[in-house]
Amino acid sequence: MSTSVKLIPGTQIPLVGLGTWKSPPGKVAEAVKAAITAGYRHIDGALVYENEHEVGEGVRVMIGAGVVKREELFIVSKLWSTFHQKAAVREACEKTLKDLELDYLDLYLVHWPMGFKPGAKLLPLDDAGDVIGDDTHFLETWEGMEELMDAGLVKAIGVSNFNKSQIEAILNKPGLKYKPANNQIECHPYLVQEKLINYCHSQDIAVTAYSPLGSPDRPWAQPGDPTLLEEKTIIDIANKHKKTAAQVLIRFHVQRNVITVPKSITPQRIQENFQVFDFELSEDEMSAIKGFDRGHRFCPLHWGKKHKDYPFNAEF
Ligand code: NAP
Ligand code: SBI
Repeated sequence: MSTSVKLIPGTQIPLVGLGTWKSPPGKVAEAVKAAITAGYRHIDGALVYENEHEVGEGVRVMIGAGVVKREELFIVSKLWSTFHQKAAVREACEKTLKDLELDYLDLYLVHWPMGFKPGAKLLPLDDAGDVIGDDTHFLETWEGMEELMDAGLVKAIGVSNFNKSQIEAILNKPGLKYKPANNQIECHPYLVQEKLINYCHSQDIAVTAYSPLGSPDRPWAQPGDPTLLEEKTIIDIANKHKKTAAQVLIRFHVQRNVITVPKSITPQRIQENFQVFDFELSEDEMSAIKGFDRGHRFCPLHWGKKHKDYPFNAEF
């Protein structure tokens, strides 16, 4: 089976990439090197992860050693919400490119539909603990993204955490120059996202699943929260295929033509998470995995709930 899917005409995106949120600066360069050695060609990053310089270091070392060429890699980053004003979009993208020491990104995403108050604080909160929003609408932000395409800084642009009506707003924007190529959304067996995936695919928008393993290292994890990697049904399916629960959770997306970006800083897990192209889940197994769907989000962004563009109040 193919290990990549179409993004925009003439461009493929690898189905499995390396996630880098929470990967400490002191570890992430080694993780990137381990990933490239294991066969990954897609790295998922963002300005807000505050580790892009070290992600870039890992990439640079592997290119310098002749293991890969830049054009064989697919490097993704995301525009943080404090940079939603049209004039700030280029500044944010240039910071990411400078940190990565690259001259273009393969894909740049609007990280959230919500704009935040611009400034040094990446997460400006009020006294009640709610995020301080910005009046900028994401349609203005999108025009800034389109300018990056025209300037040659990015090869493709897309969105993340956008619901159906927010995507429609972009698709229906008067004068739209480039459609979003990708929507990166939370997706796993507790949040199967059938309707949003079908909608995106119907519009030729590729979908990337984040937190595919249930984000066990998310900073707000609480004892008693559901744990995907410990679900007996997932482990039973894994044992049947002589695979691990993580490999089943990743393969689940691959078989839906959904890209996914499991994060790890552990070399053995990085290798394991890429070994998902040599087995196939049956239709019954795919249905059993979909049976876990319960609308559960590991990244609900409680502090964003009052924002005018909070995406998770809609059905999908
Ligand atoms: P995740 O990939 O679901 O889970 C990462 C956790 O799983 C880490 O604790 C990792 O540990 C552990 N792990 C990795 N492989 C494993 C394996 N084979 N067996 C057991 N445990 C394993 O979580 P995530 O970081 O939330 O999501 C993945 C990526 O999606 C992020 O890193 C980021 O790039 C992206 N993301 C994007 C958004 C967005 O808003 N667009 C939001 C969330 C995430 P070790 O690292 O210690 O090995
Ligand atoms: C951060 F760097 C800080 C908070 C935070 O919360 C939501 C999830 C998220 C995000 O927006 N993108 C991620 O990969 N994780 C995040 C990142």
